[in-house]
Amino acid sequence: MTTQPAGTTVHSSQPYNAEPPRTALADRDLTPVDAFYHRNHAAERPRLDPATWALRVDGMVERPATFSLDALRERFREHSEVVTLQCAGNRRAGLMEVADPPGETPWGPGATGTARWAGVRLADVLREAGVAPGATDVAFTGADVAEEADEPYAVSVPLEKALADEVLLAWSMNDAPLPSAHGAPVRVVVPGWIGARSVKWLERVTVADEPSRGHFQAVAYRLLPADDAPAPGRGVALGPIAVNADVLSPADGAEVPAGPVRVTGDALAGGDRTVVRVDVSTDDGATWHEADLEPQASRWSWRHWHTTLDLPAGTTRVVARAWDSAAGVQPADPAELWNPKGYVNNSWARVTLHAVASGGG
Ligand SMILES: Nc1nc2c(c(=O)[nH]1)N[C@H]1C(S)=C(S)[C@@H](COP(=O)(O)O)O[C@H]1N2
Ligand SMILES: [Mo]
Repeated sequence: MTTQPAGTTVHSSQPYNAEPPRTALADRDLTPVDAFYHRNHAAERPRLDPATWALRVDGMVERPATFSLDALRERFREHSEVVTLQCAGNRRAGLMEVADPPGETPWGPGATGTARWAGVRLADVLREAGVAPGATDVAFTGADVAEEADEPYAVSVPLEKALADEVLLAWSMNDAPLPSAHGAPVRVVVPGWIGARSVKWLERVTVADEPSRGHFQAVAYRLLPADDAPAPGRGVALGPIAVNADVLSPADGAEVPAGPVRVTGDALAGGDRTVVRVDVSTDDGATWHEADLEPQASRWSWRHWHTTLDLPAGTTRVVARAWDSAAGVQPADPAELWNPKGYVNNSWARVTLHAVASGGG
């Protein structure tokens, strides 16, 4: 298949779900395609022929239309954006330490990655079709059928987001043709929103006056109170990502020389917010010091940060938390975030480093 980095975790092979180790994400604006996480719901990956593929635009539009790949390329201008995708289940493993949400993938912190995506603006395609009055939502349907849903993967976003400049129908990832595993020939990219809305193997865009009734909109990817259970329409549909961060280097559990150690990580604000501050603590949050933020590759991408910690010999737990431009800050404790489907673990990032005194033995 691909040459994934050493330390990649394959959670399941059918459906294929895999995440890279933290170090593969560290200190790079763009995640190499081979290190990009895979999140699938269907056992079989659709293999669509770009020569015969067509996108249907229907529902509440004045001019329902079908576009071949060539027609999309010819009719609309190409745009690109650097965008971080992040699964709502990213860091679920931390919630599973509290209690097990049964049947869910135990994602570590690697269900996120950043790529340069290029394609056409969804807004341009919708304007060509003419959105009818009264429309409120835009649904995306993929070609894959998951066992748990018994229907093609389908979710929606509010019309307002669908019409935003940053939402793309992408055919390219990191300046190469979009790989089949990531949704070729065309996938949706919804910057700032949970990865689940960025539908792969896109076949249909449907304008409607209600959110999608698809399983992955109506039942899954919803936040439920701890004492509730998933059912159609229960809980709150997840949309914009909540502020989150991780320590990416040195690796969790690494041995490092005692003394000054450069520690780096990523942070993502979500929605149209930005990361404005990251704090690091070596005493479990009793005291914090502010890390330095790297420039952001785009307003839709994560923000890397770095700091230097003076580590005494022995074991230190390094804790990090990010703040966003709406003054949102990550909460300390995964226990208060626990929810039946195991989404949105944005509790403080924690890694353990073992510092070894050098010289003199
Ligand atoms: N058609 C389709 N689109 C999909 C999915 C899927 O299973 N089928 N998974 C979604 C989820 S939950 C995430 S997090 C992202 C993952 O994208 P990637 O596999 O390219 O990283 O795709 C989204 N789009
Ligand atoms: Mo996801």
